[in-house]
Amino acid sequence: MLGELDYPITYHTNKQIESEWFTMNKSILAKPTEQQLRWHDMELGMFCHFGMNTFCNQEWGIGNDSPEIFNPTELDARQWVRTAKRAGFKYFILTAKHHDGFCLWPTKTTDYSVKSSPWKNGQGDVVREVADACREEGIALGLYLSPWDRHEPCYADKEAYDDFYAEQLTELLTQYGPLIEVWFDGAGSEGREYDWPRIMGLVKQHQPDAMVFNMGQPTIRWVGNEDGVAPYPCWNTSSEARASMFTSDMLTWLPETSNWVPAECDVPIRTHHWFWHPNDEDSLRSLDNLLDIYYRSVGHGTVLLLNISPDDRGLFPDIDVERVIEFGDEISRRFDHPIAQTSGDGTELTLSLPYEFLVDHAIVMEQISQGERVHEYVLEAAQDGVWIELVHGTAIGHKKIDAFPAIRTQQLRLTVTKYVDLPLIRFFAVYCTEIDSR
Ligand code: FUL
Repeated sequence: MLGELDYPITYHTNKQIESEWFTMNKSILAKPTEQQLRWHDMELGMFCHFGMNTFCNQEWGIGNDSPEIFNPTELDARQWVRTAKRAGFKYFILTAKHHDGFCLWPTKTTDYSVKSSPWKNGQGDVVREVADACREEGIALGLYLSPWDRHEPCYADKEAYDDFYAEQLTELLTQYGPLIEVWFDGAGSEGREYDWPRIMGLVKQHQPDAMVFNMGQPTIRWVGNEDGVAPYPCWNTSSEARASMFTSDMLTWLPETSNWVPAECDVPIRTHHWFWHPNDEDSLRSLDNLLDIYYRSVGHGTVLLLNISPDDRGLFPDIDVERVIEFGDEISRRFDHPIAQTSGDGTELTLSLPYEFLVDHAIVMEQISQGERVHEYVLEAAQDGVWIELVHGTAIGHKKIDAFPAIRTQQLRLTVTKYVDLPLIRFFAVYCTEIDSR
């Protein structure tokens, strides 16, 4: 909401463009970094929860399950990453360590890891296999390292654990190539203080281009639910975010944190389950449900992080693979081929079609490198010489997807009615998702 912005807003209507006012406001409009822009453009990330829980039919181990049971006999990280790529996902985040403390890489910090398991006779490294697959497939890699650790005895001693966590993080930041994101989960850490200045120092030293999720000095924030959906509007600026599912407390961040902290929407493809569970196929989300999530995450200007879990063989189950590919294909079918598109600066943009078409969707994107400027807009279609209002929206930001009842038209008009600086529209396009649009 407007309250999320940290500076006083003066609105302009489309009749008042005053250069003096623009000069003044340009300096206070929050803007993304180059790294954030790259991340915004990815739009789809795949989350991958895998670990000890996969073998125990549980979501949260308490840290006492024996490494002996970690034995994914057919593990194939290429199958995971190729699935992500085939479905149109641009980055892949693996749970290197979940709350149970079991590490998927042969860390020097503890024996509670793959090296104590029978998998590859203790010589394996899941993080390495995922990193290699990502590099080969051209997918960006992100890592999740749970701050809450239910296995590690030194967790009770704040300073000792800060050292332990810093060492684990350093291993992950230095041994697996460039990272797109480091995912800090607030679950289980409600009220616990970690050494964020030190943690952030490590990220900046070793992975200065990585996005930082929700804690410390984040560059992206949690949307505040695990349904994969963003409210509308979901402004890119904020000074706080919800800490976890288990508290309504809001986290505040280190003082140097920028105001531009866009939201990431995480959600599991199997309702309520982040890890794989046997006989759980009924909880696989339908295509319609996934598309609804897409419209309310990417379509609200945020990034969607969809979780798929490998099973106890170490493979994504076939039905999950089929569903996510179906999802990616449907997004492509709907939006890869606009009927017409344009871009431009100013408060009014017209889109003329070569002849009359049936249209039922529009996509609008702002040039957010220059800040999020639009605060209200109207989309209209001309019919028999009359402008018919299709959509009345607020934020556009990185992307707004609007669906409306199909209408036959040859001309559309986007009018920005409230803005905080000259609107810069990077992309304005219309579509017909029905089979024949002519
Ligand atoms: C939550 C965790 O408790 C879940 O297990 C999962 O990792 C999810 C992404 O975040 O807070």
